[in-house]
Amino acid sequence: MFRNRYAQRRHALGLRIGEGCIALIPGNTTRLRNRDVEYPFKQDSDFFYLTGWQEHDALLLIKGGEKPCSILFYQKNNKSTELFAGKSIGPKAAVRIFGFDEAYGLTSADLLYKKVRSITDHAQVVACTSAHTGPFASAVQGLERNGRGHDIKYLIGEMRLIKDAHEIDIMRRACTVSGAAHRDILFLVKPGMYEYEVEAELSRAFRRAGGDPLHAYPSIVASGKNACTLHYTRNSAQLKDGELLLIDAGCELEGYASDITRTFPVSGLWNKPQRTLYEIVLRAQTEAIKCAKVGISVGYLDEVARKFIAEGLLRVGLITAKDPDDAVLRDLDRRFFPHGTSHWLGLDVHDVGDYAWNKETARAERFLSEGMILTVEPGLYVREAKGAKEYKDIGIRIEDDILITRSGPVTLSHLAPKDPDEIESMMQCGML
Ligand SMILES: [Mn+2]
Repeated sequence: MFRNRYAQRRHALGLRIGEGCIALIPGNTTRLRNRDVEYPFKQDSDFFYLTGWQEHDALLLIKGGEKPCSILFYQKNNKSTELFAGKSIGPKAAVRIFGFDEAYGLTSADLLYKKVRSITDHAQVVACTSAHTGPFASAVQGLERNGRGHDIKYLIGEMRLIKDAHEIDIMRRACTVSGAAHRDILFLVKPGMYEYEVEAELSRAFRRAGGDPLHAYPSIVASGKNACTLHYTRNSAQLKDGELLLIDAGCELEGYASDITRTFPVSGLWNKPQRTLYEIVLRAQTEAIKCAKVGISVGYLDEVARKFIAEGLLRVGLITAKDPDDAVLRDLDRRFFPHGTSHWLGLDVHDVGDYAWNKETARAERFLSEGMILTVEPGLYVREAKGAKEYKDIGIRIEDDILITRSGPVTLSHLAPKDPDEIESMMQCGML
């Protein structure tokens, strides 16, 4: 019935927004880096999800109702821009390949405004999803009526939260590429290398496997106490014997993100305090993953991880409390584990979709269901260690990407080793 998955998604959204409503979903525009050099172009995720269209400055219009209708407007190259950017796809091909009901290649924002205006004039509600600033997006901002943009954004977020078989297949492959890259790094890391050399190896692995030019996010390659800076991306330090190396990196494949973190010793051998803290984080992570089942709330995974982290912190003397529950209640673990345990993963690395955040209980109450993909990533970052100095400056995070299925959690990123003994033996092979 549908020409492709994008047409099917547009149809579903059109049914949801209903008769009398028109949704305007602009794609992304380009941005100058300097003079005539542009930043790498990245399509808007909502727009891409509904169109598959990869060119800049386009607009999707969906007329809601029993028989939804979708129209694409895009910027057509003229003779002089063609020389640099190549020929634009024709409207007939856009309809045939992408399954739009109509498509118009336009050369100016004025023409677009007139055309869209003639369609939206009789609609009760006109909703626009985002505030991109390209000429096409700006032309339609003023056409919004009844302020339903937020609803449309929410609806698309809910659709994107549940991945279909095609998306799961891509994300499984993205995690395979990233997981293998993390694994292969273990064979080549040695004291004396620089963080950026490790970053280069990851980029090479991602691109060689067909990953998108921009990775899912800037790679974090943080040795020693750099790991205690959560978003350290300078990646300029030299790896020293006796330190840990934290790598948080994931490729983007066909538009979809992977997000994996591993931590291991630069020398290939754990010292005692490193191993002790690592095992605390690993236990917290594996216990939280075990709970990632249909019907469990996403906030519960965080509770489980925090409890095991708190239990470990108490045991090694980094905090003092009656018991782990008491420590969590008083947020004592937060000093060492200051971020959430999970986020949705999809086209965006921190993907859209409602967490059902409850302000009163300070808990994400969204129940997990089949087809959701989320990360589980507890960590420990010891910036100060009063009374337990041997742990100072250690930063550890372990992060996997988990698919929720009816038969339980599936770790898509399983190729990246995380067992401390396995890491040691693999690294010893690399050092030979
Ligand atoms: Mn993450």
